Amino acid sequence: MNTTFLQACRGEKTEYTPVWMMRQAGRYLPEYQKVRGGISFLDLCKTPDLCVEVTLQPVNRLNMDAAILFSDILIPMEAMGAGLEFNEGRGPVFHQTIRDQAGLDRLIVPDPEASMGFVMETIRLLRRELKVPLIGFAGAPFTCATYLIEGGSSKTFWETKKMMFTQPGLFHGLMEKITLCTLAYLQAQARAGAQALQIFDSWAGILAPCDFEEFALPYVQRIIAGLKDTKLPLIYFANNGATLLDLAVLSGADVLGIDWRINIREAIRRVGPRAIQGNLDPFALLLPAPELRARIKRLLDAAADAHGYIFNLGHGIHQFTPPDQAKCAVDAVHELSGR
Ligand code: 1CP
Repeated sequence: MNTTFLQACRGEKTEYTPVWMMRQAGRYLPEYQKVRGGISFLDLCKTPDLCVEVTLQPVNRLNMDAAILFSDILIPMEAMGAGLEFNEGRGPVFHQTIRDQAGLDRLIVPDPEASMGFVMETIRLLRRELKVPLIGFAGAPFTCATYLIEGGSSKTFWETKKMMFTQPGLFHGLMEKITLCTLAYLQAQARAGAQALQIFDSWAGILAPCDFEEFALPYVQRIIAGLKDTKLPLIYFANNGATLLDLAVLSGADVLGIDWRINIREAIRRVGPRAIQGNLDPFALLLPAPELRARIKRLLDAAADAHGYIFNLGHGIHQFTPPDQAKCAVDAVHELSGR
């Protein structure tokens, strides 16, 4: 087992800088497209053998130092009873949007083994195959709440903010229920064999710091506190979160994910004795190879003082990225950091 990624999460010295990429399994890989050609996205998520296959695809092709479970942050929302569908092109759609107390009351806090056993089965199967650590994950409650309230993706988050500001009790009630579901779900992933856990807060960046502190952060803190006895490295990624980083540090996570909108030297100063993950603009993968390498060199040099650094993108890899460019980046990280 190559444990470089886990060592970096714990702030230990590593032989070289470990690398993985958010959304590393997915549509930019022709071998993923091939699997998806025969099956819907939701059915794929519920078929452990195929989840194992697509989880391994980027690890094998690109030589990643960690694997991330193939699933989606919205799977537990379906298990809560929200009726999920993925439309080609339009993204996720929830049949029952949660906008009143009656809707909230209809949501359940599911038993993760009973309702999402396929995820735990995928983890158990992956652990038999993998020679690098396996990252389990969930969405942060705020990010999950936006999908339930909006009924899918959103640009303005009108309904979410309307509920926060006009029905704060209802909003907190929803966050409470999602938090219970998410904690139990991540604990089940840990029991099944996940070796690190990441919480994705993709939409945290739409919040003012004071609202992040009141409506989002306390729930992340509760989940992380509830996971401490797993002893696994816990990663919190608040996308578009440069202005929230000082608060994100209070989440209790061992590793803070950062996007590309912040200078990594500043991020290192602000996170204290915690590891950092990320920072390369996903679009920088389109740079010609020599410029891509030079940019990665600068990033690695700047990250030299970090208390543990895991190379990653600042958000998910874009679906039209040429896989060879991603490979070029992984190889550059390895070579330039001494592997
Ligand atoms: O058509 C397809 O094949 C589906 C595309 C796809 C894939 C490959 C979706 C739909 N989800 C996933 C997998 C996925 N999603 C993974 C595992 C793969 C990996 O990382 O290697 C993970 C960790 C996620 C997490 C996820 N799903 C997030 C958080 C990370 C982020 O990118 O911000 C979010 C917000 C989602 C929701 C989601 N899933 C899929 C779509 C189209 C969306 C909506 C995105 C939006 O609202 O903009």
